[in-house]
Amino acid sequence: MRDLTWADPFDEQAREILRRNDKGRYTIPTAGLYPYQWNWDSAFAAIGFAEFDLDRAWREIETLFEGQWDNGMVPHILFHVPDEGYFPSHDVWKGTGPVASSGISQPPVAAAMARQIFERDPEVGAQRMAGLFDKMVAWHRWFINWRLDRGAVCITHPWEAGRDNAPDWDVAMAAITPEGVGDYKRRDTSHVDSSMRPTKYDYDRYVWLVQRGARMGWNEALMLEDTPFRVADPTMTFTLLRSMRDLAAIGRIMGRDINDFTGWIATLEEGAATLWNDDLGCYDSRDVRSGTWANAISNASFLCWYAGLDTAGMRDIYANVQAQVKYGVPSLSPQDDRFDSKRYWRGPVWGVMNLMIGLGLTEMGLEAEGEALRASTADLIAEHGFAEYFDPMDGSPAGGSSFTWTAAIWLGWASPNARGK
Ligand code: 2M8
Repeated sequence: MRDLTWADPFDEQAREILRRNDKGRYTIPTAGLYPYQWNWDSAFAAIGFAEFDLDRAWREIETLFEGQWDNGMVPHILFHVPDEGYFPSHDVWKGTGPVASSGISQPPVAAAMARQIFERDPEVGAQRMAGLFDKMVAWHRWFINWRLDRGAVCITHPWEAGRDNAPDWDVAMAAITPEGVGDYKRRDTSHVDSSMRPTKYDYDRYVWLVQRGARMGWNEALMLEDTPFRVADPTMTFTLLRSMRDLAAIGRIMGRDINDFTGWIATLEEGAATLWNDDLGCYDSRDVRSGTWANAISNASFLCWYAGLDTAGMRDIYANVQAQVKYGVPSLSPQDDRFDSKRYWRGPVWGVMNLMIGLGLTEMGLEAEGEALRASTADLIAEHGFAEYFDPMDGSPAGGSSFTWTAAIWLGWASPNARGK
């Protein structure tokens, strides 16, 4: 038997959160605020389950891919069971896939998480991936077909990047006049204090973009003809690059055809280079319509290492940002005027981003930095609970509580007992 450590009670709490949010075949992020299956949340949930129930871990990813559309897209929300507590529902989205869904995707981390789980038991992994491999390839191909700008992956809605109200989209959002959006009733602010959530200005534009996509039947070719929102984004570009490498690695082990991957990886590497903002000296988001930089040093900028890119200058920027906060990594540099320590993706710390940044640092040979981030994330969660996100200045918990992805990254990475660390 393993020695008891200080972290054991937290491991138990984390497992309990996953069990509580488990709906059998999929997990909800947290009861009330997010009552459905979210795409990247599920991928992260799987690495938490993998610590104590490998079968359940694979099931989580398999359920996500049951929602895949004919064109390869894997939606950002699957509305398995209708719930009054969330807006916008499927009636607004009108997603056209096999499971009631939204009409956009989310950062493609599923293949990267699948590789972590695969390595736990390659024999079981090969069996489960037999049914998933082609689906993951089709999803990745969908990004290549529909989302590239000069090789960088674009989002067509702020919700697609998962960093909903990041300043990265401010320019693109300002260009939208949400005419005719009509009345709607937000549900998020009945669960969480409105100071921790996006504003009405944001929501009007979120909903307007959803209505537009729904009207067009989510036809990518049609939507691309006159796109009101298209931003080349480091979250998408770096996670897709990472997942491409991981899926190719799995494919190699399984003896699958991975010929397309070489070209895709080269394209994405070129795309990543187009996200380099020379004046900022950092990876940044680029508004495709206006050609304007966001000028935002965000936690997505630091996903470069996870994508296998060790670009000169990034280590210093990281050290500088981390020096300004008690708990890193803030979603926006505190030196930025737009920084807001409590408002969602404009300042707070997010455990899932820390996991990817931390693993990337370690893999890049920056072991001390990777370990420091893991340990500080463990302290943050142990001291402040399994919150959705945290204030980087004092660690205070924000957003929803008993949160699946925070519990999952605790189990799979941050806990001193984690095997994935
Ligand atoms: C948040 O986004 C949803 C919309 O997708 C929302 O605010 O209603 C984001 O933090 C996103 O990254 C996350 O996947 C989702 C569920 O945790 O919540």
